[in-house]
Formats: sequence, structure tokens, C-alpha cells
Amino acid sequence: MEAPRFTQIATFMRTPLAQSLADVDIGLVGVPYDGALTNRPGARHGPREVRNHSSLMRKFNHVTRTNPYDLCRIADIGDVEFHQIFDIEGAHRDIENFYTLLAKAGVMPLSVGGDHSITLPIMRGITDEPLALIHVDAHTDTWDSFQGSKFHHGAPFLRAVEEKLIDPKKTIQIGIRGAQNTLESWSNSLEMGMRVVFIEEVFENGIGAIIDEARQLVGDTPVYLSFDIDALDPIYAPGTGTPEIAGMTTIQALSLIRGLRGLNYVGGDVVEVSPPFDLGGMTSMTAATVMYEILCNLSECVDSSKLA
Ligand SMILES: [Mn+2]
Repeated sequence: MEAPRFTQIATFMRTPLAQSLADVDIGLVGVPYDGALTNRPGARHGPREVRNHSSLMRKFNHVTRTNPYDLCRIADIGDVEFHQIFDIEGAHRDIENFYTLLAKAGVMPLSVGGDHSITLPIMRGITDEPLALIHVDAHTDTWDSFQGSKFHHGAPFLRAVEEKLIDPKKTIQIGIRGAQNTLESWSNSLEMGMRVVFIEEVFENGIGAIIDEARQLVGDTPVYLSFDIDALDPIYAPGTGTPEIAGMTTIQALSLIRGLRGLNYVGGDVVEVSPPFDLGGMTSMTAATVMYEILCNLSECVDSSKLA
């Protein structure tokens, strides 16, 4: 990381591109799949652009003084390879198979999408037990079927409950907003027992109150952090498929993630970055910074005794 940041091939965070999983604690993964989108396309181009803009990231967190690269071995492990991109369930099997290999190798994944449907097969690959979930998003993504598919990007967390991949009572959804055509997604989350934090609550009670509640809800249960970039106000992140105004600020998002240090993380993702709708790369740069902040949290969960 001492080289000028604009040089060399763009890997996530300028980490080495690993040829094997043997010496990797945290794997940075691209999931360039957007075949499950319901509206504006382009998230398949997210990983490549976030890799490019993540070249701006550096080592030490200016608040926590964490240097994730001191704590564990972090590498870019490339993209999920797809063999059936025209079939959502087939593409999801490709994703699941990739993450099953990571789990077997003891590699914790931090992924960049791709549309939000990818989180379901990621969780299928990495867990046999219901996880706690911290889900930052404008939308609950607990809709049921749409246009004949159960696996579109608005449904992953309903399916994840059905498949016992997450415990709805240990799930908190933060930043929810935007008018809907039905009450289904909000009521589905609430009926399953999820904590749904609308954006007004974030602004009225402050990030600190949300952090306290999330920490209490999750406890020491293995937890996955899924960050949809549309949680942010589109003034910070216009390059996304389903923008909703009056969203979270970037400092609220980083403070939220930092406030969630020390939980028992098993992985995380940043999804729904759509470069064709972006302006000057600002969404990809913001996503890369969110990714770095999540990386700091994950790095503190790796067993450092593994380091040589
Ligand atoms: Mn989402």
C-alpha cells in the first residue's frame, strides 16, 4: 500500500489478488450479478467500479485507529464465476457454491454486489444456523413473489427467514422509507418479528439510540451486516437502482457502522451500486468507504492467533 494509489491493477482496497484461499482471513469478493432487479439495471457493474474507487482507501481508521491490515490477512479473491446468468436460481447456485468454498476454507467474506438478491445465496453458503442480521436499506426487501419469481432483489430477507438463514427476532432493518404500492413489505417484516427502523426514527432519536438497540438485539449471536447503498440519501449515492430521497447521510452511516464494532461478525456486503446511474463515481467512492468501515469491524473479529 506504499505505492501511489493510482498505479497497478485495481483490486479491492489495493489488496493482493489471492490465487488461493489458504492464507486469507477476510476475502473481498465481487458479485457482479443484477439479473434479479425489479427496476433500473446496472448493479452488475458495481464490483468493478468499487474496485476502482477503493484505490482511494488507506489503512488507519481516523476515529478508531483500527488498521484492519495489521489484524488479519485480507485479499481480493476475485469475482463469483457465473455459468447461468439468465436463470436467477441458477445464478444463485453459482453464488452459493462459491461461498460454501469460502466457509470451508475459513475465509470471512466481505462482498460487493450486484443486486440485493445476492445476499440470500451468500448466507446459504456461509451458515447452517439462523444468523442475526443488521440490514441498512431504504427498503425492507421482504416482499413476496413478483413477476413469477420468489428470488428478485426485493425478497431476499423473506426467503432468508423461510430458509432459517436469519432469526427475524434478531434482525434490525435501518433507514426504511419511500412510498409503496402495498403495505406488504413493511407488514411482512413486522409480522415476522423484525425491528423496522424508519428513517424518521433515525433522524429523531439519533444514530446512538439505533446503535444501542441493534447491539442489544444482536447480542453475541453470529451476525451478518448487509448495506444497501440506497440507504443513503441519493445526494450521496445517486448511482443505484431504486433511489429514495430523504435518506441517511454519509456521516450517519459511518457512525452507525463504527458503533457496531465488537459484534460477532460472520460477513458483510455492500450492494446495489449501479455505475451507469452514477455521477462522477461518487456512489462507487462512497460504497468503497462504507466497505472499508465494515472491513474494520470484520477485521476485529478474526482470530489473530492465526497470524504468523
Ligand atoms: Mn435492498
